[in-house]
Amino acid sequence: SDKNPIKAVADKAAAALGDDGPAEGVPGRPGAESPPVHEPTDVRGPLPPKPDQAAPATVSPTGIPTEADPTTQGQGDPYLTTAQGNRLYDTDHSLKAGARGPVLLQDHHLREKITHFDHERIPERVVHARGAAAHGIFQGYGSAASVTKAAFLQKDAETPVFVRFSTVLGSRGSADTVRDTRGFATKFYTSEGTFDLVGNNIPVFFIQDAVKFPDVIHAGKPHPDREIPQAQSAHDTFWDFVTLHTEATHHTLWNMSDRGIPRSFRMMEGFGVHTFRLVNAEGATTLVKFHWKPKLGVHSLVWEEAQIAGGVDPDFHRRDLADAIEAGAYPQWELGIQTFPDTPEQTFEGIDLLDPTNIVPEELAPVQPIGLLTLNANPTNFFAETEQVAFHPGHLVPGIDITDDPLLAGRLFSYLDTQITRLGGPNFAQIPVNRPHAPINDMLRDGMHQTAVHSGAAPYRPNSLDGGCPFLAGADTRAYIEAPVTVPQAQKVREAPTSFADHFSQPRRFWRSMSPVEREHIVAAYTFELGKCYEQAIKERGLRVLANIDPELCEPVAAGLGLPAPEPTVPIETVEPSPALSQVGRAWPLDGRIVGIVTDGAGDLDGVRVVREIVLRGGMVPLVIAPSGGKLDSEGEPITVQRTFATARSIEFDALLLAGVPGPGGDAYGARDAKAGNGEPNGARPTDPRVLLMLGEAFRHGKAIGGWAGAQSALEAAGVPADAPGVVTGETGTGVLEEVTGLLKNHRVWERFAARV
Ligand code: HDE
Repeated sequence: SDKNPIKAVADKAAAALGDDGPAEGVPGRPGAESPPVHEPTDVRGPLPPKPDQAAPATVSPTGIPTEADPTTQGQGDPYLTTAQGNRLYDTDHSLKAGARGPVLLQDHHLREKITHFDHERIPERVVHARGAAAHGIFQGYGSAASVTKAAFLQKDAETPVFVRFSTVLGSRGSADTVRDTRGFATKFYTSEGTFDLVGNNIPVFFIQDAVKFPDVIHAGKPHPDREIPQAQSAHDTFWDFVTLHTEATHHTLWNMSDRGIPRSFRMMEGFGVHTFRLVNAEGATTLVKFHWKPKLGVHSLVWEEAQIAGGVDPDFHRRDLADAIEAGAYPQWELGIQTFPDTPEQTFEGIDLLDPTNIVPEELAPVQPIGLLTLNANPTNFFAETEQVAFHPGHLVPGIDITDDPLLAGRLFSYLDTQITRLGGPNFAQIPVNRPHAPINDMLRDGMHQTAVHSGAAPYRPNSLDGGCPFLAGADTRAYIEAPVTVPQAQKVREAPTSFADHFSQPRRFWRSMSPVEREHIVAAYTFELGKCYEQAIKERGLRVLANIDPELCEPVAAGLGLPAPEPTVPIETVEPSPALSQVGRAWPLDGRIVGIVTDGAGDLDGVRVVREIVLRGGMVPLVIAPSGGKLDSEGEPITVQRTFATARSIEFDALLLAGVPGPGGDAYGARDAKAGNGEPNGARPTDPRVLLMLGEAFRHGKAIGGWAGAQSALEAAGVPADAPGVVTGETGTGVLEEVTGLLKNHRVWERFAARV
């Protein structure tokens, strides 16, 4: 290390300081003998950003390319430097007058490092603070060409995208699996400018007018006195609001359904919620609702699973998304539209299209696929990308326009406004993740965090100094031109149209479209949430709302709360169910599904090897669970243990397999250090209680469970009947696996729940 340039510099610096010699054994001290200064042994350049994560190239208003230069991206030099590019010889010790002396104010590195750290945080989003994101690509099918001229929706157009999923209520550090709506926001970096589709996984919203948004959020957020509960709707203020504003009934019902606790971001639908207006090349307009349809189907957690995950893996959804992408199981969604004629009434089959508490059943207006979204790269840096991305429903492109939904109007104001506080000024569009991929030529100038170097003398129009530039575009040069919609003459009023007054028939349709098991979950959710309210009046008001949806929903919840079920106050009219709303009853692809394989050194390791291989080939992820970490050795390739009995918990696995235990009877999967039992393979060891817990939970949560050759005794010990639905036992791992994956296609063994009803 004598030849090491850094050590030489460090020693020199130490000498210059008149350092009176190193304290023994203080690592990294200049001049310290042992251990040596921490230094890079191999000087190498920083990792380049992945190709599709590089900042998009943009052009400044003056034509100067502002494409991100690697030297401004951080990590542009193999040596540690200050923000000003001075190479550093030590970052672990403040500059002091002697090793035991006072720290010197002149230590510019200390001051810079601490000052920067002091300012590392920005305000979290006021809603949707907790999120995870990914990069991807969107391919237009061209099927929307007749209704929109948007370039990115034309056939074979490929557009880079960035998608951020989120919960609504929780803080940035809250748990992923809480019962809540999920955000599904997509930034399309199109050739005509950026288009943001800022949607949710629930197709309706709590309120019909943006002016109530601060109120509904104040009600849902933790109580202002104690700041509890975090990321929950099961508290008085939430239920106070949603029962006083009955327009919230539909959204609340979706929240109380399985949609409120998704299994994965990859298994959620997304919705634009509002009705939008598309414009085609001829100027003809069509009203549409946007839908994202996940290729893997729509699946949810069960409540107990969600609660366990909140404790044992608060990053459950974030991890799932990143792991799937890293494993190459790229999540995909089709973008679809429901189309409606743009009539003056803006209704379809009697449904008001401007009321964001309404859906239009897919059976009445089918969702027509118009493109494919594939998420194929994880962000390189959470803060730079996921935290700083700024969505805005007003980021529109030619061919996509808005309607007069009063909820959308407020959003068009709010998103730009909030970024100014959150991102510290009006220049957030210059942050790499927010930079359009289309050329920029604005006349916006100066402001906090201005990074463009604008040249030219005349940022106004018209001008006679900068050659009259920039020029104005027209329809033929892809200008964004608002659809020339006629606004009827009317008086200014603060009121909602009378058509916004029916708050119960749409929720009733949702409730009546659910399968028995989904209804059971909804009843349980309301019973839990209203049960967590302290105010009797709120519980009673909650029941009155439920009675108006359907007495069949109200009665069991009332029974659970120990209160009388009130009579409905509106006529309970029949509504046609929409089977498309139910999540149960179809088979789906298994990409990225997690299969846990419980085994121990005494098990059928050959069987485990084969099963792992088949699971992998099926695009799923096998995770081997054994009493302790390391490798399981026997004849053949050693098997890596991915989870131990201490680290595994049922919620991580979509299905559980118990590897066979060859030889005569006795319980398997014992802890190696189990005191009881003789410790011999296949001897009478008690099954480890953590395995029993895993099996019990997987069984209660309706997961497929399989075991082969001798695994039966562990199932029995866990109280899992071998003849229960979705419990597969057999002689070989391959046979069992085949049946288990067949079951997994339905997501859960639904009969197991039905058996409990
Ligand atoms: Fe938002 N919403 N919202 N919202 N919203 C925000 O913008 C707002 C609404 C949605 O991943 C904020 O950048 C108002 C509906 C998503 O960065 C804020 C109203 C839908 C995200 C805001 C609504 C959404 C936000 C907070 C009532 C589904 C996260 C931080 C009119 C269609 C985007 C931010 C991301 C974020 C305002 C209602 C979706 C304050 C005023 C309806 C997915 O601007």
